[in-house]
Amino acid sequence: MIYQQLTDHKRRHLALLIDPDKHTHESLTAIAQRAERCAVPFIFVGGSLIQNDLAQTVRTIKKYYTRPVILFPGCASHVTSEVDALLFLSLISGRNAEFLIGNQVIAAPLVKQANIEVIPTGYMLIEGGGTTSVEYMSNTRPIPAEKTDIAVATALAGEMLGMKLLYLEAGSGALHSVPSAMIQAIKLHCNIPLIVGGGIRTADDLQRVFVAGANIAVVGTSIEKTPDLLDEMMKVIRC
Ligand code: 1GP
Repeated sequence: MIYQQLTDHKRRHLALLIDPDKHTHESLTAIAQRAERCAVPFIFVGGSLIQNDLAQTVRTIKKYYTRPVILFPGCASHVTSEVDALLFLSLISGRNAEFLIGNQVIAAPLVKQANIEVIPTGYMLIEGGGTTSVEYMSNTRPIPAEKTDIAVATALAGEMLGMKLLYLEAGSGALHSVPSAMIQAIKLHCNIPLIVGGGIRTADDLQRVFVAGANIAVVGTSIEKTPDLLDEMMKVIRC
């Protein structure tokens, strides 16, 4: 099961986020080959808005990359049976019913039909400086970066509702990644594994989120801009 691999506590995990709309066939091939060469443990595929062919993107990745490819959907139409598993997200930091349950109701029969592993995930948007795509597209407000108490209460509610993972999201391209104090506090109060992403730009940033308590860190923008950084980041997860 992919969930067991993602949450293996003895390891730090890195997930490379690939947004189908940010790649040509050539750049997608190159990044998938690089991920395979660097032994990146997981690829997440997703974005707030996907206009390219999602299934074709996954097929191309899988031609060159042999580890799990996990869907990180922006809405109900982003479902494909080509992936190995799906983060079934509920945007629990928000108060927009469409992203708490509406999209999930529309997607559920399609997911069932696709016969892929479903991982219930409490998705929490954290203020990362500036307006991110996920904030705009979901029409929700992020939890303020210094409101650790609200983040902990939200995470606890997610855990009590039966979520199997929590995803702390500063938003793709965020100016600031999720604060260490917030990651630490959630780690202290919740028992389910933590994914942290958004605005992780350097190996030092990555190290910081792991030291704070992340089980899985997600990087996208920084690798799109500087693919060589992937080798450096993989050294951090091997420590
Ligand atoms: C988005 O957390 C991811 O969900 C990745 O963010 O593109 O800023 O690395 P970046």
